[in-house]
Amino acid sequence: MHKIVNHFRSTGIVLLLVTLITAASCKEDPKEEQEVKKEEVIEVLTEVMDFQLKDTIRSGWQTFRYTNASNEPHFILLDKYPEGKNIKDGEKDVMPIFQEGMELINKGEMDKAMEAFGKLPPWFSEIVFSGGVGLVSAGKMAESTIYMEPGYYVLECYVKMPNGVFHGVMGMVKELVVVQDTTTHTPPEPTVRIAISGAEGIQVQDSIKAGPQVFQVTYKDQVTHENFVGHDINLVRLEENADLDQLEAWMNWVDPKGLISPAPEGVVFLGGVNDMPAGRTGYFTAELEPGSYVLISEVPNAREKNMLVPITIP
Ligand SMILES: [Cu+2]
Repeated sequence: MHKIVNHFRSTGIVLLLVTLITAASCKEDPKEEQEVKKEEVIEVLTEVMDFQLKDTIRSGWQTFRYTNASNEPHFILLDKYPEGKNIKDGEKDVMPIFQEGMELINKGEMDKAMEAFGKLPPWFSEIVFSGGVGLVSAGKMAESTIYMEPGYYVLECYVKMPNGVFHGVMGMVKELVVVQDTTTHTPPEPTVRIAISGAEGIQVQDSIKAGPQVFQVTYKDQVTHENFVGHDINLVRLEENADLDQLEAWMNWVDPKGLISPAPEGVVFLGGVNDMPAGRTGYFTAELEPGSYVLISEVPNAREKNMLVPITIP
């Protein structure tokens, strides 16, 4: 009897050793490493008016890889909610008010619209807009790296459908819990540094060349613009038929023709860093080909604020 037990014991130990050795050798397997790397990126997918991603992530630097597999342009804005509020409160107390206000604006009833926005709950002003991925055209992918403070977030997109309904109302809102446990990720090494502020607009601090680029976006300040949102950075490729006046006007959601599908012709949105508080820095990547581009904020009168900056890649 003892012998059998001992046999099982030694077999058990051997099995344990084999498992440990296999586990150790797996760690050196490049495939395994790739798997780990893949896990370190937060994949976000839109198919039809949705955000598909995991519910919980770690705090610290996180890279969001956003695949827009739909037929509309979208962005990801990360709204950090105040303590005790969640997505249900947003759906009940915030989104209907924006939709009501928008419908009044569309009818030309600006005063009534302002009255409607006045019904926003006090906690709305406590939401911290914490970055995210800038506008991404249909069929494109974009990556942004953001420092995530622990807390409760709602991802949202407020581009409008052709009938004026916000994507958020159609389902483009998703809760995301960021836990205390933090990543060990470090921010990427930038190739192009950009500063943005209400006072000076967009300042590109390095020359931009063709090829893969890592943009670093530093928010020197943050202000609320005429359309009630802060400034952000979006990278846009211009085709020959692109009209900059049209693009500038389109980047204002308060305009009945702004931030609505279809996007202006000849512009391809390649991501960016959504608005975040003063002092913060975010990153985004893009593969640049020779041609014309602009960096633009999603605010009214971007040009006169120096928030529409043309870039030519030789
Ligand atoms: Cu959208």
